[in-house]
Amino acid sequence: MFGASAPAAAAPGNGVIEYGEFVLWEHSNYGGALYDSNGNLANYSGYFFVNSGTQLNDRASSIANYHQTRSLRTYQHANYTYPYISVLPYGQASGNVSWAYYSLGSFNDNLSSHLFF
Ligand SMILES: [Ca+2]
Ligand SMILES: [Ca+2]
Repeated sequence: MFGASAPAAAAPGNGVIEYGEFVLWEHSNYGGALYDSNGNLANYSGYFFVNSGTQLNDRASSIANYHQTRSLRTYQHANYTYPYISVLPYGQASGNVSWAYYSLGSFNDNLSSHLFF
């Protein structure tokens, strides 16, 4: 796994993993290009992995939450529409729910929005 930088001024979409961010990777096992987001995103359409020509929508294959206190859900459809994957705060895991997923099963190349709680 990757470490995170101090949250001095977390900047989304800069390709640097910082605390407070939800990170999506193009490939499983946190591989390929990534997109780092520090807020809710209702529709991945129109976004691209950082320094990549690959669209973010329906392309993520692994994910991790670097927010230390907030959980989130990432959804198969835009506008926070079910089904979703539950993601715990940074470093936490409980049963099948974790802060990071190295592969996404049926959600692979299907995620389209995410919402922090
Ligand atoms: Ca960042
Ligand atoms: Ca992918």
